[in-house]
Amino acid sequence: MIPMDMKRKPHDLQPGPVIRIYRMQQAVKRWLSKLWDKATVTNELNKESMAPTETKKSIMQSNGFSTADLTDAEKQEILDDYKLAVVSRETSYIGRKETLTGKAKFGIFGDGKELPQIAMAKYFEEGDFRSGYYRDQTFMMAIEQVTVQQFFAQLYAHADVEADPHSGGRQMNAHFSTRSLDDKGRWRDLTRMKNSSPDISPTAGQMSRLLGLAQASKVYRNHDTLLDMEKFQKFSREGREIGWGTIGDASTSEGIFWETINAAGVLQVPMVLSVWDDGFGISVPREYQTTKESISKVLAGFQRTEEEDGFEILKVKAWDYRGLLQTYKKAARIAREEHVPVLIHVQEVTQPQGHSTSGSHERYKSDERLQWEEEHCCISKMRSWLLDKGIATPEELDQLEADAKREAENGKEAAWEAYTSELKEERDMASRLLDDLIAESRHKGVLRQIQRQMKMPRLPLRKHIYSAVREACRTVRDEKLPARKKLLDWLNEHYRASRERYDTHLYSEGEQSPLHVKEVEPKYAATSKRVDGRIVLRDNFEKIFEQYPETLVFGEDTGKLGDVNKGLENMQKKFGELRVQDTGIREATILGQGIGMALRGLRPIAEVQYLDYLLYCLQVLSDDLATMRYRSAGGQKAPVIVRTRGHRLEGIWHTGSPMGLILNAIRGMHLCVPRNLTEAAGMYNTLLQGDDPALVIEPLNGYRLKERLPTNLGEFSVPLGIPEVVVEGTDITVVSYGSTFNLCAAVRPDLQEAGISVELIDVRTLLPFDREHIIIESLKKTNRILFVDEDVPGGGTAFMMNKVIEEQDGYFYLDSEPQCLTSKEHRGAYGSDGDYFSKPNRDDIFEAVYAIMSEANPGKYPPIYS
Ligand SMILES: Cc1ncc(C[n+]2csc(CCOP(=O)(O)OP(=O)(O)O)c2C)c(N)n1
Ligand SMILES: [Mg+2]
Repeated sequence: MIPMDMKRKPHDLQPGPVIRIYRMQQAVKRWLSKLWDKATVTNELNKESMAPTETKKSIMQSNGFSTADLTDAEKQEILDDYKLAVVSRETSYIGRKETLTGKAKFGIFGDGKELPQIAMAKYFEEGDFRSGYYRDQTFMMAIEQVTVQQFFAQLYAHADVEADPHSGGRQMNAHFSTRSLDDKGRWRDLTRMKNSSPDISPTAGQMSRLLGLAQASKVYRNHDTLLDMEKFQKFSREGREIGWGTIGDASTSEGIFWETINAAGVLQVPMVLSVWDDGFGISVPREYQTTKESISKVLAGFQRTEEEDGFEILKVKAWDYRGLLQTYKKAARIAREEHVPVLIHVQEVTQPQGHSTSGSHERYKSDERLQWEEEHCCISKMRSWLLDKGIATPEELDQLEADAKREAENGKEAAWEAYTSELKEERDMASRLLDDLIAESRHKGVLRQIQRQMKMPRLPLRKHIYSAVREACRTVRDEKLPARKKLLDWLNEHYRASRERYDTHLYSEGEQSPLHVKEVEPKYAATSKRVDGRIVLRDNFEKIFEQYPETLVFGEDTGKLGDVNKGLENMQKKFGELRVQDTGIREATILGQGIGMALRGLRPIAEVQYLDYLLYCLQVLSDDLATMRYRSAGGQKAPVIVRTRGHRLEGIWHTGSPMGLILNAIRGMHLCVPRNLTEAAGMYNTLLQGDDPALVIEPLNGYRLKERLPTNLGEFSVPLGIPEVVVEGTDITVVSYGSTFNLCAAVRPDLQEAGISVELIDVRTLLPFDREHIIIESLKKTNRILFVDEDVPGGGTAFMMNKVIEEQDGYFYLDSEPQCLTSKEHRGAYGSDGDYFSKPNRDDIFEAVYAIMSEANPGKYPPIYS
């Protein structure tokens, strides 16, 4: 390994002796003033001239951009921009101090990125959506979606959506989100808001959702039915909205970045993606991140030409106020009007305070780089420029900076006051209750000590308050005192309030929750035909698509072929390519398309061809989709339906049934595991009536099995979290789902013949699981239970066992040890024999049930193998 300092190459401008830097500065200055008179965008890849764009802001209307042409209002706007940059910078400085002095746990800031974000904000219109990352505070301030006070409220983790509307104190600072939903979980008019989807911390995690946010505009522009429907006017104005992305230079190394870029180029969606290139990903410089050390260079092949679609790729320097405005103006026009994706490589970005409060950048940046950063600070460059051009005097700028500092300081003070006063009040209440308790209790010494400790921290946290109160309760547990009762009541009430702060909005809580959808059974006529299961599904999808014009389905082989199992056969012919679409092989962005479009009022069904490939989008499912509602504290929802098929096919990568993995990764989504395609269809019908995201795993071996075709297609529904007792029995309860349920059902007659009456339960959905505790009622009757699936040992069956035995108190009703029957630990081997020896088969199921009965009554059920 080459020592980093030895290998490190010069960054944007050659670091070197002071004199060279000075000369360069002079050159830059000369270049800047040249630019003042002759507008050029630093787009070396495309020399297209700037086309005029209608904008609301006065400054963009100044054609020549010469100081002589500037009106007073335009000058004022420039000065306002400068002031906002300084407010934001001060916020960063103060934020770091607040964190390092212990008032916040962690801080990450947008210093160095102020000017590009101000430029981006100018062209960001109502209805547009941002999908960005933690550096975007200036942008959020510029679109007036975060105030300094709110920024600090999030830094302090103020758990209140009034104080921190972005996450209600649930997310680290600088994780932004606007609130698309009202307090009942219903959509607001997003075309009258400047929108941001909720940020996540994994680098590049914002990318796949960005694709869908942009694609939604394309759908709205081209979907005649939606264009005319009142209900959809709140999501789009004829598809004019842009999906604006931001990403750090180092994060472009992530696979999902490349997948998104390629997909956006293919789909030609209105996306403007800015790369803030500050040369580092924490301590790792660009040379370790990007081929040729330039993202725009390596992406050059994506540049559109006269003949071929692609991206528009622009480059601009982060300190070039004027160049930035022109670049963003151009980008917005191209994306908004032409629906062409644009990538803006924002170069020469600095990071004055280093990556975050976790460390200092002096540890990894050379002196030359640090000096270069100082000289290229976008704010000081803008200051020089303002002076050079005579837009303001030094005194005016001093005054403006002083005002900006005060503004930032005041915002911080107000946030701290609001945050701490609430806590102090709560601590004072607890303390008074402890006073009363001390007066009555014989454990005065201990209680006084508890009270003293509670009051000790300068910053009262709820954990100190509740920990003290709970310790006091433990201390006086043997005393029957009025003050103890008062304390317990207070604890109950206030602890509940804190649960509401942290434990809400994992799923939809409003009237639109799919949990309110009641069961509607499929109806059959005497003439109802028995058809392949896939026909039930297909005909039901047709009904869905007729009923809900906002539904779309897309994935690999989804369009022309109608999915690999023909569950969507001819749907593309009937509903068009816009709604039934083939995609590239790119599961993570297929899901991202779904998330982004669902955030904008559409109802996407994202297809993952086989369950085994869900892992390619598991990060997006888990980090983004499943946490969407929770992390925005009920501010946003993305009711995507992810459709896949799994279990029981042969071979290591087609037998998959990794339920344990999925269950643990996607809390916040519903997990439907139908045993046949009629059930699956009913689940889709249910989910479309609700507003939660869900994963539906269709049983792969069911498409060609015969099922009766219901007459009420599109109407029947399967309730979520309500198992079905498919066959009643008295000796033992067998709980399963999906394909193994069908195996259990097939074995049941043999068991009956052996004198064992099995009660057979299909759980239907693993999330939610048996909301009405139907399984425990069965266990009360049979007192014996076997859980069967084809996940690994300790996976889905362990989950079900935990639910029934622990949560439903099944322990009290057992006469035999509860058991699980699963696949082997390895994945399913290929071929029928591989399957037989890898997964539970009919013999295994028979013998597992029989063994439980035999152990209980060997006389009646003599052991088979001894
Ligand atoms: C998937 C993932 N890997 C690693 C990290 C830790 N991490 C947080 S920020 C960061 C550097 C990102 O650098 P860059 O994209 O250039 O953005 P910058 O912070 O420089 O603006 C890393 C490695 C993470 N958050 N997510
Ligand atoms: Mg970086």
